[in-house]
Amino acid sequence: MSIQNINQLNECFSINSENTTLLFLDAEGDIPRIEIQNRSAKALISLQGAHLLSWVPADQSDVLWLSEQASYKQGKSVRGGIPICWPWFGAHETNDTLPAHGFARTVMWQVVKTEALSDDETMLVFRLDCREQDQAVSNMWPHAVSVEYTLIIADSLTLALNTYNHSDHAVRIGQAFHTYFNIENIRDTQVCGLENKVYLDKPDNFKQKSQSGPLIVTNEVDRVFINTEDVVAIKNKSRVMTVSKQGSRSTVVWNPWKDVAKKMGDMGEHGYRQMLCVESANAAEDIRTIEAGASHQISVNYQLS
Ligand code: TA6
Repeated sequence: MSIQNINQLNECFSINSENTTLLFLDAEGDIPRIEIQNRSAKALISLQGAHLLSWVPADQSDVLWLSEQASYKQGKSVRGGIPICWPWFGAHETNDTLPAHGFARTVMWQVVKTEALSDDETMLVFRLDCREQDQAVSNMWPHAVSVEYTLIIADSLTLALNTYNHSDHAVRIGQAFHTYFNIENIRDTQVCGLENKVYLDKPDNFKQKSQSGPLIVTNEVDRVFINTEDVVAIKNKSRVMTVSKQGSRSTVVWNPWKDVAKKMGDMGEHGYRQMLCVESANAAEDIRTIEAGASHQISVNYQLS
């Protein structure tokens, strides 16, 4: 049963203990939000897309960038935070009339569980079951598949997406944590850990190229790095954000830069200077086949230093 009413959600899932609060709130566009605060961090999640909008470890500024121009409408993805791209990443493999990055980011997810694991760690579990979606979604993707999203909000952030194939046939899954990092100033930022890795360069017709040295953004960057399982570090003047992942062999780095950002309409005038997407993915040749009855997990941990 899907509960989307604020009172019921609070009755079933809110937490109010000495060091943890977790509360469901009405928000813009009638899309409920969850506010979480524990001893080591606070966070904000929208039920549409199970979209993490903000994660602020104690004594830090937000690790996630959220556009001032973001719109909070039903069926539209929020620009910033962590959109979940699922069950495909970017354009659909065979049908380019389908929406980019799948539908998980624009539909409501169900809350399955909330728990204060300790005074410093709060867990939330969401589910999206394709068998319970409306006709529009079933027409796009008629597969008996569900996905469970677990978040652990702490001084580091741990995210895991588990896809279960309940059907009698194999399905192909592309996905990503499309994370918008708040990097303060793109000019002082570099991404380390992708040196010498091969990438597909989207603005140059997906030509295969090799990354030389740390990645420094000075114009539009939209790259799908392949064979990347190692830790990636996003460094700026004030901090280092470390990305560790499992179940993913592709990493996407994206910044639209000025001209593309202007055309997008929801990036804000200087947004491109303050954000950088570093996305742990199953994309390009890392799209996974999940056999009937099988499952696949992609997970990531973000740590500040
Ligand atoms: O992950 C990079 C990317 O696929 C880019 O090509 C860019 O278009 C971006 O995602 C944003 O996509 P969206 O559909 O959210 O506008």
